Amino acid sequence: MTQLSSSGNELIQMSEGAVILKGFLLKHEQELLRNLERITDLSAFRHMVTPGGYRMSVAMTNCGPRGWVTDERGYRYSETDPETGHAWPEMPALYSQLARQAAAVAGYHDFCSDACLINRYIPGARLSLHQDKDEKNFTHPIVSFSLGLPATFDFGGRTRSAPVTPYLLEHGDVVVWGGPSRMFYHGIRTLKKGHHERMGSQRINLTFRRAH
Ligand code: MD3
Ligand code: FE
Repeated sequence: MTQLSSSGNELIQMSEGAVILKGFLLKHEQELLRNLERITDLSAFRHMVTPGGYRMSVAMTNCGPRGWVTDERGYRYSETDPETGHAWPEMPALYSQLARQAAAVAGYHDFCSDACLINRYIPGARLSLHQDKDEKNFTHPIVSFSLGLPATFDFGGRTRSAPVTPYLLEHGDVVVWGGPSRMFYHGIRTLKKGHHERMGSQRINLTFRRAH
């Protein structure tokens, strides 16, 4: 179903508790990217390794009080960047404010994120079907920002074998997941080659969570 949200953006209802806000970030593109550069100067994108020993094709970094990490010991949230030994870069006020506003448009008021995972996809990179379950409290929604090349997002169900529905996520889109859809399986299909006038040949996804 598609309608207009209170913020004036096109709103696509994927399922109960899950919506796409088309173009929500477009007004803030410049400032979002200026902040991203500051973050990646302090904590660079890196390819983490899964507990099973696979190097992820998606490069990652984080900002905010906590960051999601994976290595041979497992998946977890860490207050420090294992590469630098320092705290993750501060979460920009613009980021937490936009995530909070987007959550409110979707009906989740007072969303306070303490973790922002930043994913970088280049053509060929993908994120296989998974659930997000490393957070303490699943009643908080998740908010994600898409920038750069478009990607096909597969939205599944409660089980790995549930059918998936594909959605195109484009530069400026925000997705909010909460309620029943919070634990649904999801993934990003292999990024296709392309050029984005502002972002070049990459897709950046910022995912805001309440980890603790
Ligand atoms: C759907 N990231 O970082 S958006 C992830 O575009 C992740 O990089 C994808 O999946 C990306 O874990 C997809 C984020 C997302 C996060 C949580 C979800 C989508 C979700 C929870 C339920 C359903
Ligand atoms: Fe995920």
